[in-house]
Amino acid sequence: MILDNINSPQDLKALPIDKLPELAQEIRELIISTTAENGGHLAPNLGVVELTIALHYVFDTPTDKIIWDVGHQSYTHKILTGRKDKFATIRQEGGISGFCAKNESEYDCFTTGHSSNSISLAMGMAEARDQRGEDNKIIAVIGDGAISGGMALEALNHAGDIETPLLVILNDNEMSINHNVGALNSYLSHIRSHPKYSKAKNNVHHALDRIPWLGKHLANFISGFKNGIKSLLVPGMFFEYLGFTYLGPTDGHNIKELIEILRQAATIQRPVLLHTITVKGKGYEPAEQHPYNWHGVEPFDIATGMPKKNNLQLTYTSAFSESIMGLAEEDENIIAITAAMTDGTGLAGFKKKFPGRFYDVGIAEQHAVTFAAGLANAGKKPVVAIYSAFIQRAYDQIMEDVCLQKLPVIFAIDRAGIVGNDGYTHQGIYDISFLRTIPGLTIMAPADARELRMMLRFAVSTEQPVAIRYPKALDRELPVTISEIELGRATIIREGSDLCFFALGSMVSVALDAAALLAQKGISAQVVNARFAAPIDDLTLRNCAANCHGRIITVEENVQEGGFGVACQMILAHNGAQVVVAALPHTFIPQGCREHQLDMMGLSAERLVEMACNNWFKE
Ligand SMILES: Cc1ncc(C[n+]2csc(CCOP(=O)(O)OP(=O)(O)O)c2C)c(N)n1
Repeated sequence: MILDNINSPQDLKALPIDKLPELAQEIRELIISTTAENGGHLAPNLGVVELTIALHYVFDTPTDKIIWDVGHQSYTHKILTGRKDKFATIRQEGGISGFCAKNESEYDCFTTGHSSNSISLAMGMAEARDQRGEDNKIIAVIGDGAISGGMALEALNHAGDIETPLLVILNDNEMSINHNVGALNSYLSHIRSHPKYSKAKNNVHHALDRIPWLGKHLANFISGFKNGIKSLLVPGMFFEYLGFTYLGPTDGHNIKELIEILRQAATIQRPVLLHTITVKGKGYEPAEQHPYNWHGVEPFDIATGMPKKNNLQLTYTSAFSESIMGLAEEDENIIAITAAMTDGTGLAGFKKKFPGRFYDVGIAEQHAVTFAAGLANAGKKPVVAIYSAFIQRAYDQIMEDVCLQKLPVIFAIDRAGIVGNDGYTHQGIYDISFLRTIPGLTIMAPADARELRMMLRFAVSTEQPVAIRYPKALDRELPVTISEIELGRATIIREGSDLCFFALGSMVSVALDAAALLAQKGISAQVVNARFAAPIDDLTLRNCAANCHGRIITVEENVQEGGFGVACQMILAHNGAQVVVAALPHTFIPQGCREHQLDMMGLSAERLVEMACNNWFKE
């Protein structure tokens, strides 16, 4: 195998170009077999094998910098930059990350995971290089989904102004996670459908440039006319108007052609945009056929393409999915909005059933929230479904455009809590803390699927902004009947008198298990399902403290800093109660197995029992 002898980009550069397609095939096989074991972003990675080989062949990394937007497509880059032997550990606890990670390799020049920031980063790094008087190359690789994100467009707008050498590679596979949306996407498909235009480009430029200049007014007129014709005939004029030299479109699976065009791009002393066309899922038939289903996958059987584990387990996402469709049936003002995550947030059914009331705005969380604000301002009831980690982008819009205006927008915040294999950048563990700072925002967390349904119904009935946060995994149905939701009211689900677990959302069932274990030791623990992280039910909290000798343990799947438990501590500050906060540490948390990580960080029934005993019931 050629790959056996490739442990660094230097080894790669020693190969003749005609050996590179064979190497690409070997890398593809390694990516498929490893992803089949560990899960991961299969289709995006299969699409960039040749592009990655060509980049490391032409450029001199790590002196030259490659910034992979999102970083979910960086598997070949990892394999070529000294991590081949650790590749089997990708996305596992203690293993290498499924995204780029600065702490993992000098070849990962940035820790990535959130989309559309690569051009801004590349520009900053290019300017710093210029100021130091160096001349290394800076390259951003960005997908056609990510380039539609607001930050990427802001950076493109700025790049033309700074004129510094910088290479942006647009990896165009005609797809984000789902279908791409928007006018920029239509523009790119226009270029894609006329690949011959790239050859025509130079001819058109030359022919138009030969038109003579005749006087100022006529010259201006002709110049406008020339540009008008160019924009009709020349691909990539949009990027040229923004100040980039546009190269392409080029076949992103032809290594020889890629190497030639990258060498050409490297000589241009200004911002260049190279447009490559790739096939998402290239080389694995099921992924090529259904790239959406193969964007991010659980472990699967290579021969059949079937998941190794049965994925039929009920999730909060599926409970949300059913529930929002039921509510939309009853109320025609309900509108659903996603930012490029139709399937992930459970809105595929809604899209099918109510196509006129569904919007996928692309990777544009900020726009999604303010778009919802506009709809709500005009009498609609928008539900914005976004993952906890990605709604971080839209903090200002939630504050200014929704809450300050007191608009009835509902935020369905999925993947709130520890996310498992995606690690640092995808943890949904900060939302309670940052959302609690916003005046007038009600924040709820359901303890099971029935409660999520009731919370959604309650949210639709209020005329206020409401956030409902929940993880993907659904533990089990609580063994209690669920009472009606009342604003800011908790509910006691187990009586007890020695201490009280005041628990939120996903942690309610964990607290119930802890209470059962404590009962075996003769300790009587009360369990409260807090339901609201804002406003917190201070009356019930005070009563529980009074009835349980002031012994309260708050439990939440969020960081401690600024979270639910700290707010409870403040409520009881002058009450003489002892409030112990069980929450996640205030840090960035790497990938791992969710159950194991929760246990390590004190959020399992056994650890809660230890906490209670260590504080109050030492034998
Ligand atoms: C801010 C943000 N929103 C959403 C996501 C989830 N996400 C990861 S990859 C991706 C699609 C990217 O599409 P594209 O840029 O075309 O790359 P491809 O996967 O097609 O190679 C999305 C929406 C994210 N990582 N960051």
